[in-house]
Formats: sequence, structure tokens, C-alpha cells
Amino acid sequence: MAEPILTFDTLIEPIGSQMAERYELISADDAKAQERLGDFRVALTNGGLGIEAAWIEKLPKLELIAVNGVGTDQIDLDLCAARRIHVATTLGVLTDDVADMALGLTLAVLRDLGRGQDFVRSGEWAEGKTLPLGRSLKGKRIGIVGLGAIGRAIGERAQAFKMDIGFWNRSEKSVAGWTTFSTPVALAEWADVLVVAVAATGETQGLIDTSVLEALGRDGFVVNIARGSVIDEVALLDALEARSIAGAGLDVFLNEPRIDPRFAKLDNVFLVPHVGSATIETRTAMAQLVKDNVDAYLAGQEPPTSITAKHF
Ligand code: 8YV
Repeated sequence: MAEPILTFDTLIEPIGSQMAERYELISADDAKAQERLGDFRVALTNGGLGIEAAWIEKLPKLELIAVNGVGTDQIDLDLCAARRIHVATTLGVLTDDVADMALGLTLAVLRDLGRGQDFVRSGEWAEGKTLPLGRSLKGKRIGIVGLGAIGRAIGERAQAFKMDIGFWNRSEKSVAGWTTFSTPVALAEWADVLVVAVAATGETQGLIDTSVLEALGRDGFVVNIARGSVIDEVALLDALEARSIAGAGLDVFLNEPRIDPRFAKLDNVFLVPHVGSATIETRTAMAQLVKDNVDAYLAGQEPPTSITAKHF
């Protein structure tokens, strides 16, 4: 009998079909899932959704949560570690695409690409109207909040744009030629563009608050490719509306996909729907790693990218 897997997410083709051939994939939305609660050793989800603790508690045999993503903010890792449940993510394979998105959003807001496209499509250009000038990336200071693999990849790209690099990281790190700051406020005071690349945890919730936004100032931009929860979103919206910061490029929000309607009314933002890793290449590599984790575990091995195994 094929191993049943409780699914909250589907994987890109052809890996989705390969999984379905080898395992019995049962969607969490399917009534059948409720009848099989005692059978599931493996659950498959993504970074945005995670899995509710209430689900974990209903699954007495759960041994592996295979995450199609790197974010684990929607998973109770302490509970998983205590129950010796592997949480295996797609560590490493999405770094470059997410870093590209951070630079894409930086370009989009500094050069006002959204307004530029609207201007061409609406015919205003043809009518002879003109647009306000954008701002150069070259020579600007980019302040990276969180120097993990993605933060570092953002810095490397920003160097190619001839930006000055600064960062804040919870634990001490140093990179030749990059300036380190002891607090997010100090980083924001220095930076022209503050890029949020830190993992969402209890400690980083609301890290980018009013004091950080005030330090960034009216010529400063915020870019977020991490999680909505890392920014005090009401403070961000207030600052954008009051123009006490210049603008924001955002891939992530609170309450996705039903985000705060105040965002849609702003003309100093560039908004994309949580697509940092959404390329065919990266989603294929992510799906392959999810499958590798599941295959390895069910073959009696440690899942290659388990982040909880070290706590067992
Ligand atoms: C995905 C993410 O969009 O890795 C993450 O944590 O947020 C993204 O890569 C998400 O996992 C949905 O598949």
C-alpha cells in the first residue's frame, strides 16, 4: 500500500505527478483526511501556510513535515522538536531568486517602474506628458536587515549596482567592505534603502517599527522579501501615507492574500504577491528537494534538510 501523505500544498509538475504515483496524496481539505488522521507519518506544506499546531496534535504518527519553502514561522518548531518530528525545508535553492526579487523591488521603487508602465499604457506618454525623475541606485546605501544566505546574496547583487552595503544581524558577522550596525535603528539612520531579509520569529515580529521608519526618514525606502510580520504594518502604512518615508517595494504582507486595502491606495509603493521564489526553475528545485526529503525519510534516512533533527 502506498504511504499516505497529508497535503496542504501541491508541487510543480512533473514532480507533483511523480509524488502522486509513489504516494497516496490526501489533501487536508478532503474529508478523507479526517478519517486517516492516525495513518499520516508525513505532511507536505509550504512556507506561507505552514501547519497549525492543532493539526499536528491530531496526527499521532506524524514524523516529517516537508516544507515547500524556507519560512517556518507558521510551524511550532518547539512542539515538533519535542515530538521528534522532522521539519525539512528547501534550504538553499531559492536564495538567488529571492535576492533577485529584492533588487527588482529596489529598482522598481527607486525608478518608479509601476508608474512608468501605467504612463505608457494609459496613453499619457503619447499625449506628451512627462513623469517625475526617479533615483539612481548607484551610490545609495542599502541596509540589509538579517545577513543570512538571502541577505548576503542581496548584498552581493547590490555591489554590482555600485551601492554601499550595510547590515544588521542578530549575531555578530563581518564582511569585508560592508558596514555592520548594532541596531536596526542605527542601520536605518545610515541607509537609503532598508531591505528586510530576516527570518520571521517571535523575536523579529514588528522589528521594523515606528522608530526604525523615523530613522530611515523621508528620502528612505523599505523593501521586504521576508515576511509581513517583521514590519509593524500599521506604522509602515502610516509612514507611506504621511510620506515620512519615500516608498516601499513589498513582496510579503500580513494576512496574505487579503492584505490591508490601504496598500492599494498608495502611489509610492510597488507591490507583488509573494512571488520571491516563484520561477519555474526555483519551484522545480524546491519540489525536487521536498521529494528528496520525503523519499529519504521513508527509506529510513534522515531528511537532507531537516532543521529540527539537531534538537532530537
Ligand atoms: C514560497 C516562501 O512562496 O520559502 C518560503 O518560505 O515564502 C516562499 O518561497 C512559499 O513557501 C509558498 O510555496
